[in-house]
Amino acid sequence: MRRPSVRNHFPRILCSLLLIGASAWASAPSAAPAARSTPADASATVLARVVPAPASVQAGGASYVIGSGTRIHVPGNSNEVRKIGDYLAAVLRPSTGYPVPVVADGGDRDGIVLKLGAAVSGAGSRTAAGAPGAGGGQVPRDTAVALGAEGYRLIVSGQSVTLGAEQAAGLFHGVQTLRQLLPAAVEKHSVQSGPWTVPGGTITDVPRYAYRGGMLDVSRHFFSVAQVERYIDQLALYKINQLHLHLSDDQGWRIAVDSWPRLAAYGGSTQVGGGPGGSYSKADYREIVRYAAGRYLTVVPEIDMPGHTNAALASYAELNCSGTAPPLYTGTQVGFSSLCVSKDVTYRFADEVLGELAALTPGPYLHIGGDEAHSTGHADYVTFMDKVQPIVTKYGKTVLAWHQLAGAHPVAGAVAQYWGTDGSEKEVADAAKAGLRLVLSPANRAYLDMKYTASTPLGLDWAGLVEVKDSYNWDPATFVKGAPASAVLGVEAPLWTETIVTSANIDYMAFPRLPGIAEIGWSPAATHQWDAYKVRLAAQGPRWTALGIGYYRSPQVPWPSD
Ligand code: IFG
Repeated sequence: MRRPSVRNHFPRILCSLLLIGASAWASAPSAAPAARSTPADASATVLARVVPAPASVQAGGASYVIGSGTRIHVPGNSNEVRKIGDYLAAVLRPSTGYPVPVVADGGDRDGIVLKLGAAVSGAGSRTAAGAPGAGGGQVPRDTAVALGAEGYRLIVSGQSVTLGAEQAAGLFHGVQTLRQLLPAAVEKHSVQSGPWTVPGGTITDVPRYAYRGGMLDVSRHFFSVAQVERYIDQLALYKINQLHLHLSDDQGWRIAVDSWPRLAAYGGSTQVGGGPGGSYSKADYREIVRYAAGRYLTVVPEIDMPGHTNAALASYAELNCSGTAPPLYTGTQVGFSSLCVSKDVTYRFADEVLGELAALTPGPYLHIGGDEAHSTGHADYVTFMDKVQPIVTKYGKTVLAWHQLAGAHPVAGAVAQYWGTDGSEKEVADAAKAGLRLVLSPANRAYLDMKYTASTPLGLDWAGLVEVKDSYNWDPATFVKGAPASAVLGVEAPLWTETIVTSANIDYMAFPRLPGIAEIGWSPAATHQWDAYKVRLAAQGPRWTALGIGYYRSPQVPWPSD
């Protein structure tokens, strides 16, 4: 499933959620039924099945039917909005068989209208001051919701589907919702029978957290650019906005570094099990960044240090305290490697690697790992982190690291990725109280490489068996005991690949748990309820089948017959 790229020019700002009284599941308005509408209950059912759950949904009014005359209007014709229109058209054309042209004419009263910079307000909307709509191109801000960097409003009537947002990312996320309001067959690449009905109503939506990530470990097993881009398409379906790439580990170094060429050439030449491995050239990495940005995901590159470094140590003898390079490693043990904290060359290595990676990475984060440094003494670990964090900030980036950083001295503005299982780590809570921000990835909830059940053919089970309900039933705001809810930046679903080799393996482990993590990151806490969610999740099954995603049919979910 490949869509044209869309570039993201807009800086990201944290959106503020100013919902006033809008409940997550407002009942259908009491307005008189429209002349031609899908039975209200059918509309309400379709509108109520979106994943992640929107902040506010109001069913009612006439449905819109996509037909041979439907056009996608991009008033103002900004390059970025046109590309989102092209992306939507590329979904609709193959399955409906309709031309669905993208046009920049002023006729934005019918068809599908993508409006940027005009938070399309519902009836009776007013500016924040309460005066009727602001003039002069101001964003007529509805008093109910500030849509911010990623929010959108979707209004469906008999004549049009109007999608409005303050920034392009919001339009893109709104397009993902619109896709889910159409039959699953819309995702197929051959002409299907309609009707292509979008239920009448209004959805106003903003994310709960700014950081909603998916991590792919491309070190244990290497995945091609095309395979990474396929995963990006899947992450984008659920409004995930960060792609964390675990680029280095004991088993493989996966990114070219001009100043240390053996890292990729030799350190990337194998993988778990002894296969050929592989690595990304700088051009490959730039392509991944471009493709991700076109789907409003920011790439977060990780160079794991000081542990998980056998591939680097095997590539350069000088990086080892002993001066001798170990052999390449193709097993699955952890904790046996360490950079040499006492050597100056270690910090030239870190500086040059992170400097080249920073230059390739438009996003704000560089992830420096820091987990399982079992062969690095605690004092040495603190020394290492004291020396390497300033390198990240020197290159204008924000430090992201696994939560063990909390045991060292996190620099101001640093973010720790929590991967524990019970939230009991006092040093993490204490650091959070002192300003360390958190991304929540509890291993027994968010690790997509955990087996579902004992009979799951792929994955590991060191954090326990994680069925779909386990993966959904938790709250990032309270998981780390004693950490202020305000410290939480968001959530991320890591997929470690010791046992994951193909895209089909990724599909099976990511689906159906990934959408649940995405919902935890996007939706209001008030919508978080397993018995309602499992019904919405079930409706995603036919969509995954239409998209060619081979998912685990958990017995916990009432899947429809595809
Ligand atoms: N822990 C290791 C990973 C990986 C994982 C597999 C972290 C932060 C177990 N570190 O998770 O490298 O081996 O589930």
